Amino acid sequence: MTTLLLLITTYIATVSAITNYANEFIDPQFLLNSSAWTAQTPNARESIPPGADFLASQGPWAVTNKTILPPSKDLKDYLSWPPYAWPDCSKAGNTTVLTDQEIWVRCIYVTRDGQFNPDQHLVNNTGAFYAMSDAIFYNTIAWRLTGFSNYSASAARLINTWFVDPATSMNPNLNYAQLLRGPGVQVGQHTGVLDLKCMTKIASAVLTLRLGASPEWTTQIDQGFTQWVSQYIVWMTNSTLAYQERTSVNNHGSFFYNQLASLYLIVNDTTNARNTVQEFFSGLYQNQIDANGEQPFHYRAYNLAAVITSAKIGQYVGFNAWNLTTKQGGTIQKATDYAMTKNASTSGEPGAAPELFPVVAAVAAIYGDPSGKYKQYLEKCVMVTWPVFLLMMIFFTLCVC
Ligand SMILES: *[C@@H]1O[C@H](CO)[C@@H](O)[C@H](O)[C@H]1NC(C)=O
Ligand SMILES: *[C@@H]1O[C@H](CO)[C@@H](O)[C@H](O)[C@H]1NC(C)=O
Ligand SMILES: *[C@@H]1O[C@H](CO)[C@@H](O)[C@H](O)[C@H]1NC(C)=O
Ligand SMILES: *[C@@H]1O[C@H](CO)[C@@H](O)[C@H](O)[C@H]1NC(C)=O
Ligand SMILES: *[C@@H]1O[C@H](CO)[C@@H](O)[C@H](O)[C@H]1NC(C)=O
Ligand SMILES: *[C@@H]1O[C@H](CO)[C@@H](O)[C@H](O)[C@H]1NC(C)=O
Ligand SMILES: *[C@@H]1O[C@H](CO)[C@@H](O)[C@H](O)[C@H]1NC(C)=O
Ligand SMILES: *[C@@H]1O[C@H](CO)[C@@H](O)[C@H](O)[C@H]1NC(C)=O
Ligand SMILES: CC(=O)N[C@H]1CO[C@H](CO)[C@@H](O)[C@@H]1O
Repeated sequence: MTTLLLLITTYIATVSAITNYANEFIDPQFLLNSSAWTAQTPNARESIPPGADFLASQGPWAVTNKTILPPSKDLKDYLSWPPYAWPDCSKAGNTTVLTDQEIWVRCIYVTRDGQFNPDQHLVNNTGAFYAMSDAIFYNTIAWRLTGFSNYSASAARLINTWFVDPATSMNPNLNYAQLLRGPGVQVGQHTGVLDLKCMTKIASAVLTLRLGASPEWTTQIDQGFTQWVSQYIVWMTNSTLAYQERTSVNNHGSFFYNQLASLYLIVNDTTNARNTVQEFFSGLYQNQIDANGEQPFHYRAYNLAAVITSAKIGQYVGFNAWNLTTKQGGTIQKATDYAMTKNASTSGEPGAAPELFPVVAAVAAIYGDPSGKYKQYLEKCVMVTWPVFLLMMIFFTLCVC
């Protein structure tokens, strides 16, 4: 990996929130190699351990932390509701007397784009999974940075609670993800497979804990988690919902492939991990970037996060996707350069520019930055008003604002 040092002054602010970074995969050998990155990333070294502490203090998370039963009546089934779905009860009788449970099965649910239905907090398996995967990822890196075994213990405990402990472990399926409520419906949608896209972060962490021989990553947890992943791979490769997601031409398909590839990495099936990445780049990817770098959807940065994570996994398993061109001659770099020209205020994509920072950092690392344009773009990173200031930055592999 090209190392190209950018010096940007960062604030280390009180750690009070952390931005969920859409997708990430970091080669465990890179994380375990001090000379490869730690000397060049003082900000990351200072900010990751407190970030990891903050995240760890929020857990542990479990799929059973919800008050609503899925249609299977099994709390261990993952459940999520589409965030913008609202009940239209005009044909469901006198709504002032309907209970919540009656509303969920009698009223028709309609999408009000961008309007978040606050009843999400009743079934926050999605938010829990995001927070948990960040906590696992950063606690593993904090272990690597500090050598303190409480961080690796924390990562191991979080995985144990969500996936292994028989009292709380999630059933290895997403049959009720993004469940549609309403009369006679109550089924999951394929779009719900995206809920577990951050499996790529968990894969990075688990490979690092294994390779770094963390004593807290016990044989029992390793075997339990590997078994869980093997079962989930069967769901991911056999269920109708997973098949629909795999064949979605947009970001859903992109994220499906790197989730599946990271599952194969966890079960040490490098051949299938490589085949999965290759299938993406020779399939869906071919129609995702045109000669100018434009993509056929407005969430450019989000899709690029998936494509870049797949390319990073590819690099790890010996498949170089960085220079692959699409049918129309697009590349990852062209798509990034194009997205950088878009005005975040007018693209209809709130926060588009900050979402692009990690993408730009990854692209600069891979392709180099002779003109300094990526550095210039990333300098905006520290000026963005996020809930907190810049928390951490490992340039070119990890950039969290
Ligand atoms: C660690 O990183 C350094 C600097 O990039 C590199 O020269 C060395 O080969 C790496 N070591 C391993 C074991 O990958
Ligand atoms: C780990 O231990 C260090 C040193 O005692 C402490 O500063 C840190 O808050 C602990 N973090 C976690 C996640 O337990
Ligand atoms: C979620 O479940 C875990 C495991 O049972 C438990 O330790 C944790 O306290 C729960 N969290 C909340 C917020 O209820
Ligand atoms: C709906 O139920 C409320 C509460 O029982 C009642 O006051 C109201 O009259 C009912 N409205 C209709 C249209 O039946
Ligand atoms: C869901 O959980 C996440 C992580 O703990 C939290 O940040 C978020 O506010 C929660 N969302 C809702 C709607 O409760
Ligand atoms: C992973 O598989 C390779 C062979 O493909 C094997 O040499 C290695 O020992 C395996 N590692 C683990 C942790 O099972
Ligand atoms: C991409 O292709 C160029 C030109 O052949 C080459 O110099 C560069 O190393 C390649 N980049 C990667 C990441 O493979
Ligand atoms: C981006 O668009 C906003 C809203 O139209 C406008 O106010 C702003 O000047 C534009 N910024 C740039 C850099 O073009
Ligand atoms: C019936 C069916 O599609 N079976 C497939 C389930 O997934 C495995 C891979 O995990 C395939 O080998 C089977 O063919």
